[in-house]
Amino acid sequence: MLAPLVCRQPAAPGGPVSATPPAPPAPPAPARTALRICPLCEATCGLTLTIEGTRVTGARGDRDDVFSRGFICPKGAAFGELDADPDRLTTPLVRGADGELHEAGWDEAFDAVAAGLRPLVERYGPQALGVVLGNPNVHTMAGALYPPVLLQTLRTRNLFTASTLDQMPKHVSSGLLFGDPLAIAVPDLDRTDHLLLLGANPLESNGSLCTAPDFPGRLKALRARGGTLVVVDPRRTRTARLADRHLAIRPGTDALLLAALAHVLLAEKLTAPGRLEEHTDKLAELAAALAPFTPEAAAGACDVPAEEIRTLARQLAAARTAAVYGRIGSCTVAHGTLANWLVDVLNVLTGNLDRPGGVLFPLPAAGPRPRPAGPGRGFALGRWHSRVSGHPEAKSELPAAALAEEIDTPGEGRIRALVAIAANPVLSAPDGHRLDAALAGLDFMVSVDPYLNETSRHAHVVLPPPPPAQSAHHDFAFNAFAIRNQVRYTRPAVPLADGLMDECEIHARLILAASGLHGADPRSVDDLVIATTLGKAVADPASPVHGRDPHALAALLTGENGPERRLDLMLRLGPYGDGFGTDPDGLTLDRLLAAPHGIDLGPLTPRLPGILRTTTGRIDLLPAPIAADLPRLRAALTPDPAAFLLVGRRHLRSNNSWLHNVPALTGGTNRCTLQIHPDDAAPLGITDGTRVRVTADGGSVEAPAELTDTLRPGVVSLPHGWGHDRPGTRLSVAAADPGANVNQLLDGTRMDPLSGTAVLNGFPVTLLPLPAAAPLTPA
Ligand SMILES: Nc1nc2c(c(=O)[nH]1)N[C@H]1C(S)=C(S)[C@@H](COP(=O)(O)OP(=O)(O)OC[C@H]3O[C@@H](n4cnc5c(=O)[nH]c(N)nc54)[C@H](O)[C@@H]3O)O[C@H]1N2
Ligand SMILES: Nc1nc2c(c(=O)[nH]1)N[C@H]1C(S)=C(S)[C@@H](COP(=O)(O)OP(=O)(O)OC[C@H]3O[C@@H](n4cnc5c(=O)[nH]c(N)nc54)[C@H](O)[C@@H]3O)O[C@H]1N2
Ligand code: SF4
Ligand SMILES: [Mo]
Repeated sequence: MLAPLVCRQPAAPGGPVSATPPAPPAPPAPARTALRICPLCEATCGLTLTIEGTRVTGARGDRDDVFSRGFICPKGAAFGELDADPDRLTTPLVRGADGELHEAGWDEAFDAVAAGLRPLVERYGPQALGVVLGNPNVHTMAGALYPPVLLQTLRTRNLFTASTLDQMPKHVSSGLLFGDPLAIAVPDLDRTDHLLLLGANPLESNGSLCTAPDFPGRLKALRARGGTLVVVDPRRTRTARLADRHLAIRPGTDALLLAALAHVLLAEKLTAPGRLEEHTDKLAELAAALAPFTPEAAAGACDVPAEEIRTLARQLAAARTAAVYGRIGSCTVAHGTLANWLVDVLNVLTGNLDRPGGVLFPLPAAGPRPRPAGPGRGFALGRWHSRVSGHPEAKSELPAAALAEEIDTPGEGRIRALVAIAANPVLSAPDGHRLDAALAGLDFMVSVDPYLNETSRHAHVVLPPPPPAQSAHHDFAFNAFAIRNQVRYTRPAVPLADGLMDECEIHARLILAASGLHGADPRSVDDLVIATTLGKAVADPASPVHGRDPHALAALLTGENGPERRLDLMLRLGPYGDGFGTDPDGLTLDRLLAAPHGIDLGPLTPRLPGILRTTTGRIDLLPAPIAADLPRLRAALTPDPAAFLLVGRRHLRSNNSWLHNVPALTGGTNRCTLQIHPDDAAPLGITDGTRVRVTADGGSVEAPAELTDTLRPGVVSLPHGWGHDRPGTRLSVAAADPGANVNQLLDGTRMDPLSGTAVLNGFPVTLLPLPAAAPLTPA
């Protein structure tokens, strides 16, 4: 167990504590404002921060932001409090000979990383090193720019990310259908006439794989313009309450519902793929494969009447334009890949893929230029397998649910050292107890994390990034999923505090320390990437810089530092870029800096067939791995009259595992309760507040009951990201109301086999009400 950290004086803002007598208090610095794109969810709202001295004292929506137009939610409004959280680490921590973590300088910390990692890699080879990348990597520039370089240098196949607790089924489905796992079509929210939304609750989450500031307002606008919103969710969520129709489906059965919808379209000749037909293979084979999934066959398992399924399909077909969109509730389930495949099958069959009002592929400014149509390299699954359970890789990743066994199972190839960046898998992945113990047994672990939490407490070195106000921001990830093409960049709103290091530099130094180049200039990492990218570009006949001198091009890049030069490079080579002078009106970093509220690049436009990278250059409507998984779906037609099924939920003022430490965002309805329908609670003698022991294959947790008729009977709900009751963390607010870790109910074996995504929704649990006096067992 870790001893608490040595207490210390908080660093004085702006500089180290001086030994001379304190000067008379300076007059308060006049307040100023600065812009910052919010990194707290996928909506990427523009914020206007109020800054006094170096402190953020307020945050409001930036009304001039080209995309978010002033929208803000309570999390964004709490930006200042989050930024100033006194529990944030302000120096690196290094584990000393006494086994405890001590504050250290940066040089000492990176020395310790090099000394910890290199001998293990040299002795046991690259596979002895595991890399875990958590969700906030998609919300930082560092997380976009450096992990690919880290992985390339390390050459380990032991990569685990939050994607296999989230959207990997979508990547796999897109990879198989379109040949590119990143080709994800997003619903054209502002223009569609009909939105069929499954397993998503944007009124709490603000949307996912569909970046849309003010998602709630856009749904209301859809209704107001006469459009139709259908929500499929076992809970009557705030989103469902906005809908024209809400289907309280049995958890885990969306793939059956979607297959039945496709079946109706095919059987009743309601398909109208239009121009997609010439780009699509295997339409006829699809009909045969879906033949068993009649509405009558699916109705029982889904608990949705067959007639309702038919009506839904007919309405979808009849809509002038329509978009089918599925998220977490369609991904983290047993048939996640099939459900996501069927989402796009429906979009193809109705002709809505790649058309305005349907679902469209964004064209982000810092992404690659569109390529001419033609065959691509295709997408393969299972190019290697995990060591212990033989799980196939998907998109070069192994299932996060298999991380613990890859560490704690002896044998050659065992993971002995871990690099964890912005990841808290002890809470976010199945079976935290096992992972907790596995991490404690590692030879070496380094965490890049601002908090000492359930996962980072095991690290030998913790490298803390600065608070968000001190970091620059551009959304490399989310612009690729945004419902409008636009580009924004914000420089740090306040200068980097003394003693802190920019997260980009942390990543660059980490790469050098892990790859045997410890001590080299961190700028060399950016220079290398720039040289490599330009080297490829000048050799590519399709590039606007084909044939030019890469050194001369590199000298043209602007920007104050490596990450800015890399952003400039990507923008200039990107679809709207100046091509280093080829298009003098094109985008550059300088042009972007001159537009502090961003540049609107217009609505999404059709991108087929150029976006297709399958080996045929066409959409493969029935890819072989999908066809091979259909018998498993067929078996699910026979409903399992299981006990209770558990589903998750999100709260607007929470964010996965790490926002429970901000007082403004805690309390009220944001609690870790077991929601249960009153009709289910009554026979068990459960009333509001009754403590209930919930048990499933991975173990038991306890939580107070909250009776609500928003759940369909037979379904209970616990949120994730709770369970802040482990010793050795520094999360004083979160620890006061720790909640229970729902993922302790899972042992990691329930998985969508094609994508390796953990089943986090729709698994069976049993419930036991506890007498009022029974002591709570720690979760
Ligand atoms: N049961 C259940 N489990 C789930 C889910 C569910 O719906 N149900 N959802 C899953 C999903 S969708 C996801 S994405 C995962 C998320 O789970 P994780 O990937 O573990 O991500 P988070 O919990 O968001 O945060 C991880 C860490 O990032 C750190 N962090 C915050 N900001 C920064 C930063 O700027 N830089 C760095 N380096 N670190 C930072 C935080 O302190 C925290 O320790 O959880 C999954 N787990
Ligand atoms: N406030 C807040 N915002 C967040 C996050 C957060 O933790 N808090 N996390 C961020 C992250 S990492 C992500 S990935 C996104 C996720 O964004 P969303 O996908 O919108 O996530 P949820 O709000 O969890 O909504 C999932 C819904 O699926 C339902 N569901 C569960 N099982 C099933 C099922 O079998 N079928 C169907 N049809 N529905 C089912 C649940 O009841 C729930 O309402 O949110 C992001 N935004
Ligand atoms: S909706 Fe998301 S991006 Fe916008 S303010 Fe809230 S947390 Fe930030
Ligand atoms: Mo996520």
